[in-house]
Amino acid sequence: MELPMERHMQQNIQLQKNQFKRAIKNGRVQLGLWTQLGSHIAAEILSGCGYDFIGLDAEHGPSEYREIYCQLQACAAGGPTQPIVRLPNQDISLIKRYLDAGVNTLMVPQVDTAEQANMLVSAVRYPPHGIRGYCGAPRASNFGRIKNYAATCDREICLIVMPETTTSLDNLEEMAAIDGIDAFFIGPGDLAASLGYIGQPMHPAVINAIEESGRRIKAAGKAVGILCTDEKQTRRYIELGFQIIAIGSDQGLLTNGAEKLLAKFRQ
Ligand code: 3PY
Ligand code: MG
Repeated sequence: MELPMERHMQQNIQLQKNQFKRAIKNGRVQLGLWTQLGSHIAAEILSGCGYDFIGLDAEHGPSEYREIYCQLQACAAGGPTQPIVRLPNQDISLIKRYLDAGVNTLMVPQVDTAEQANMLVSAVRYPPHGIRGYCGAPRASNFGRIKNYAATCDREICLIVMPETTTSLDNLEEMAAIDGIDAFFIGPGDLAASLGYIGQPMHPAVINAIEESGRRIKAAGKAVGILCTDEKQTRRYIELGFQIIAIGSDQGLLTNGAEKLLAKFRQ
């Protein structure tokens, strides 16, 4: 007699489709929330709020690899929101580990050149198309239960690079021409610094540079996104065709919410 467990083990679990990747390819706007608290509990709560994506930040904030892993588990339990992991850097061994952990949408900071962008594309693909190291049964393959994971995962991986310097703006078209780069997410803070306006992401010169870059990225056929907490400017970015917008952060909501609540009684 077949036991329920054996029946389960025989199931052929399919690789989940990356709906976020499809949405941006089809021109849809994706609204997200940035998270920097490094909290798997916050990630679980926020995954159920209806955002299209939440950004799990391993560049800034306290999250290390294991904490991001826990946040991914929390997201899977919390709701259909797509987790996007921003890596701390362009380390290919780390990219491999995040992919193994089940990240299918990766954001890489400070990408300046086509050479770097090509290296990242190679890092997310298994040989013969790239250099991703092979692991037999990672979480990404549901611990080996998704039988065709290695053969099919490429099409569900979404790679987002961050232009954040004047050098990256010089190279936008060259980077956008690379097959395997799905989108560009402009970092307004770092770009402002690179343009000579540190701490002023809303400076008109910075906004001009961002809007112009957005136009160029779109003209080159790739999706563009940004983090912006100013409502008016966010609406303008959407009008201009920006598709991936982080409209706030867990830290910001907590600070503002807590301060506003207290202010009601302490005036
Ligand atoms: C920046 O503003 O530089 C960021 O990386 C945030 O997205
Ligand atoms: Mg940045």
